[in-house]
Amino acid sequence: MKLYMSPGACSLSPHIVMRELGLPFELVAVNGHTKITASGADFRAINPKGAVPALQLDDGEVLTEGAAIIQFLADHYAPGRLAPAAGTVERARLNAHLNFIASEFHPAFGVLFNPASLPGAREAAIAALGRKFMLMEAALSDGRPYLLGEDFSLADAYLFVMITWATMMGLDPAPWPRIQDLGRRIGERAAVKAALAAEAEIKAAA
Ligand SMILES: N[C@@H](CCC(=O)N[C@@H](CS)C(=O)NCC(=O)O)C(=O)O
Repeated sequence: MKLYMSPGACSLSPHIVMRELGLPFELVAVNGHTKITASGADFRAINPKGAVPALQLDDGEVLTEGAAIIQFLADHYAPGRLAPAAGTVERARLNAHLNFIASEFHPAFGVLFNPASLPGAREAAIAALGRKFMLMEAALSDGRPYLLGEDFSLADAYLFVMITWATMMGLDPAPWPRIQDLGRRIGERAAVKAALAAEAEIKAAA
């Protein structure tokens, strides 16, 4: 299968998940501005929304939306490994984290990524992001190593992207020590190191 991605973008989350699960895959880099892939193809013909990630299965089927893609990967290829079983309270907790990140956390970074954003809007976005990180900090307040408890899950893979963006944007992480620890813990995983190295290589070659 092929993962359409851009280095450092939210497509890092399915990239990490595929490596965590040891799945065979090909990375296809997409230029976020031109929507042209590394091989010169029009990415919009693959995903009309023009956004990474998109996952193309070996039969040609294309899946979009990061949270949906990572749930498919876990449920289809390794049931019970990175996502609790459907219909359980634990799965509802995972879904709550994924939905929160996708619908509230992830879009809140948009203002910071937009060079045209005015200083006031940037300040408001930084404050809003701080509140979201504090909510995640609270979710770790019982000392659990990962968002769902003892084990790394899809929620951690997606939150890790938010943590890397916070670092990239120079947000002050001091109020979120547990999130900082979580970021370090996730960053030490072999699959995550490999994903970051592969994305750095693609970025350097672009
Ligand atoms: N709703 C989508 C949003 C994906 C998204 O925002 N992707 C960004 C990169 S992190 C992107 O490709 N933006 C370019 C665009 O939307 O034109 C998802 O959750 O997968």
